[in-house]
Amino acid sequence: MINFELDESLIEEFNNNGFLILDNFLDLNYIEDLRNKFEPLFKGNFETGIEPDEWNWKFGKDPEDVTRQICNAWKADHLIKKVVCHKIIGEVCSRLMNWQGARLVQDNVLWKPPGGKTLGFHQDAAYDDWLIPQTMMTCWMSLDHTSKETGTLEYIKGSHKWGLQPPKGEFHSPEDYKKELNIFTEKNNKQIEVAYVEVPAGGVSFHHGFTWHGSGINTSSNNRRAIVSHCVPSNAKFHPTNEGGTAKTYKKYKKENSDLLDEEYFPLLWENNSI
Ligand SMILES: O=C(O)CCC(=O)C(=O)O
Repeated sequence: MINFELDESLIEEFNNNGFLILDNFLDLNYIEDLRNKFEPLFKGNFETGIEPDEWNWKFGKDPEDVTRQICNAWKADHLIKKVVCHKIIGEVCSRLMNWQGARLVQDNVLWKPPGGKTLGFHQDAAYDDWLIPQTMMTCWMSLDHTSKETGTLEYIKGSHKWGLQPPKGEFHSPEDYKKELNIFTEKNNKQIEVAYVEVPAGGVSFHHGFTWHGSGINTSSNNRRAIVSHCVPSNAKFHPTNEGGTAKTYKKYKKENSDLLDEEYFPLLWENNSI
């Protein structure tokens, strides 16, 4: 399903830029089946009978021109789970971040249709202050050919070295999707160098939880669909008091008298058993 080998030069590239962009990752035999999951999911047809945790767009009810997002579709669909929980994703995230292992903290199913609006620039780890350590690593898998015109994902080179800011501004459909990025870079005298994730279907990008990223309007006549695994270290724990970012949705999975992330809700993808 996934074929990929990390090597030293890719690790160095990741450490320099805060992301990796690669053309070949997902086996092309799965692409059409994965694309075919999007309509039923956004219509609320869930194979397992379990609802995803977040769902910002419903077929026939919401405006056509927004970027549609489901969080934790893995709970609703077996094939999505097979992809987003793949052990290679866990291994690559762990090796890039020097973690002992990786858990899925959240997945995303993202559908930016023709005309689909922006997603504001942000840092993923800003949303998980309810975890210790506050970090994240993301694997973004494309089901379509992406280009600047399709409103593909954009990264700011080296921005993972700029520290972490609290989440600010709108995430879905802001008028100016670079507003928060521009405010931060002007205030802190940082240079912006954009890298566009331009890959064929089956391509991938990995990014550090501190890397600034966002995406523009899809001005093409093609869909831009992606599925995403957001990972955290296998030994991450619930923060005793912090309640920011996505805590409202995910802290409800904390068990009494334990600060551990429960396997049932935050599945382990990979762990280095040799240490
Ligand atoms: O696909 C996009 O435009 C944004 C995705 C994103 O923010 C992420 O995967 O962390």
